[in-house]
Amino acid sequence: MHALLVIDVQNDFCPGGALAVTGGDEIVAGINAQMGHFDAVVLTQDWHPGDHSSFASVHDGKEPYDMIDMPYGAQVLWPDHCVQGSEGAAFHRLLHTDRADLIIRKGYNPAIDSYSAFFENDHETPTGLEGYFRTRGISEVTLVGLALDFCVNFSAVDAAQLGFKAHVRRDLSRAIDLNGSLDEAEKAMTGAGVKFE
Ligand code: VGL
Ligand code: ZN
Repeated sequence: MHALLVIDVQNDFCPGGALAVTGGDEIVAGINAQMGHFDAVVLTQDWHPGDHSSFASVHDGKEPYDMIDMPYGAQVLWPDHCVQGSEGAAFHRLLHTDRADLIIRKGYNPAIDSYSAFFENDHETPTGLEGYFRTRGISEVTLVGLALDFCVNFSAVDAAQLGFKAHVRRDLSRAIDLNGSLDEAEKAMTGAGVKFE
């Protein structure tokens, strides 16, 4: 069984959004077109409380894209984005959300960011997606979405490390590319055994 895992195709990651990824909206039609070719379709939704610790606005004297040390490691500070219930957190209006078997939200714990669909950024606290995949007999996952160098990357590496066959469709992903993050992400994914298509 092969799942399509659609990462964070939300307004805030599309042009005009709070953390816009260049070309983020260009991938929506292609993702919709893929949905019928998979045994399962899972969407993720970045879903932060308004005072989330990944927001620069909650740290005195910090600006978006500064780095800080968190108990679980280095953390980029982001503009406020994907606040629970906001228009920015909603899926792109053209994404075929009706086709989704499961929508998994992440980043709801104020103290810790969660790039991966499988674990929070401590690499320990599970989201439950692994169990969902295993109980549905899914052994293979194709990842698409936003952003290639953050949430797609972390999700793909975790999928591969958990033993799922993991593929990333570059043509259906777009990157933030912050201080070499895209190069680093490509190395991490390749090193974990993720296949690019
Ligand atoms: C993401 C930064 C912060 C992503 C989410 O979806 O890649 N990036 N939150
Ligand atoms: Zn986020």
